[in-house]
Amino acid sequence: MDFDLVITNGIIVTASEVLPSGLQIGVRDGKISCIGTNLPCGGSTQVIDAEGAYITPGGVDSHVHLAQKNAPTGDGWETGTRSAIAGGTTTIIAFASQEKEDLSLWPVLDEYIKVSKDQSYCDYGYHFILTNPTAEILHNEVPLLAKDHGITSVKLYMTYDAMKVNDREVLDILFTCKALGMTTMIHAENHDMIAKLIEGLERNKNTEPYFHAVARPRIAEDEASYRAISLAELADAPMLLVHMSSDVAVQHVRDAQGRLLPIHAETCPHYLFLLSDKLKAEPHDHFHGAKHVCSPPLRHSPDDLEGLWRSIANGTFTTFSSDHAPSKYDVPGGKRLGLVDGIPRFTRIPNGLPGIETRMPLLFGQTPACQTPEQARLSLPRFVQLTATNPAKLYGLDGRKGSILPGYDADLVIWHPGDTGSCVIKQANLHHDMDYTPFEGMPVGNWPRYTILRGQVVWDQAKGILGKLQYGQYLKRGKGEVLTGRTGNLPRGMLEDERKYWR
Ligand code: DUC
Ligand code: ZN
Ligand code: ZN
Ligand code: ZN
Repeated sequence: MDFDLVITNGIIVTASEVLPSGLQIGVRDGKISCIGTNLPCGGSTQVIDAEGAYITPGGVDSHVHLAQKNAPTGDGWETGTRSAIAGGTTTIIAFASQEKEDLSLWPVLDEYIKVSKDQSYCDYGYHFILTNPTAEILHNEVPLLAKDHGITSVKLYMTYDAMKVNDREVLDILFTCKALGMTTMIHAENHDMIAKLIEGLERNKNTEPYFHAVARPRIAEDEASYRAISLAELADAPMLLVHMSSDVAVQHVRDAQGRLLPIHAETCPHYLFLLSDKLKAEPHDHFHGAKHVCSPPLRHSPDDLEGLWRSIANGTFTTFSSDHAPSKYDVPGGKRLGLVDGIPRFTRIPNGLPGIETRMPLLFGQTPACQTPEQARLSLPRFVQLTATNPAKLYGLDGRKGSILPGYDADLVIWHPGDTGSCVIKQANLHHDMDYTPFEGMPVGNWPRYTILRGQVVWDQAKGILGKLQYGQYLKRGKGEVLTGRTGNLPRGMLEDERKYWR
């Protein structure tokens, strides 16, 4: 039987190899059927000549916020996933979010499933944000989330009045997730430190967007990260610290990994490319800094960026996600969120930046595909690990997503051959429903020429979006893999004998 699609003349990159040129990918029924040479092409076979370009797995963006209630001017499913495929991402994992008063997860999940059904250009799954982990939810509902819905990861917040869980609740969730083979993601910032600083800033009328970065210093992320890791160590549970912004906190991850604890970490494009000067007023717009308010905040010094880039290269980070969590700068009706009677109030500015479409090109631009070997920040296989293979494995999609191997979905990005050099990020070219990009004017070395999802070309840079809105499928995920360290460690300072008394 003929292949449906054969891709020739590309250089395939996997999480471990840059394969020799000349290999072809044969696709049948949406799956990679084989990788070889001289693949037969029949009359019905579509042939794509990659013209010597790199071919990487379709991106898996495991941290995306779409249509969440707490972001009324945020991006929706249609526009957010359209933006994903235009930037080389073929799978996203978004969030369904419990609010404190929700005493059952089922109505919440129903609502999220309803808004995303038939509204996605890419394949997608959900994590669940837990803000009120009652015994009923932990004992009876979370197991069914995993079993019936394939939702095998939860996210917790250690900060924000409306979301935060206390240390005891973090532990309860970690023990539950450990028993179910689920992954716990955690937003680690010390809530009380931040609250104290905000109080002083407001008392002194320091409420411009820039003071958002002052209110959330590195020490708040550092302390909470260490505490989160300690709680995971006691529970002997895998954990991922999301959106890490500072090397000071990442050092705790590195230390934990050195002790073989299953502690994973994620960072995002904005923490690698942007600094807190972006939060300052501009001559033409005193509120301009609101476009760069995210939590944790952008950090102050180029040393912060360098530290994170080292952890990208040396394997400390497991995943590189967009944390696409945008809100519009200009709101219909002219009222900017965070401007109260014309006065900036940074505490009222929604936290989060757009970035689903620019994630892959920004990082690919730092590989040897676009940089000299001396200047490249990471290898091509490392790019593939961070953007596709690792998130797929960590979140229970291995066997289907994140790798270029027979049997996997034919989710592929074909880049332009050679270093295209002149590509610059412009809001006008993006496909999200946002009115700005924080990366305006930044050069990227390359852009996806084709994005392929289950064997269908869904993005062609020359023709635009070719995918169909209803093509995206819901992914029931399996149990995730521990990608760093292992479980089975004895918590620091505890004797083996002591554990039997309380477990
Ligand atoms: N946490 C996120 O995950 N995204 C945006 C803001 C936040 O606090
Ligand atoms: Zn967060
Ligand atoms: Zn510390
Ligand atoms: Zn987020």
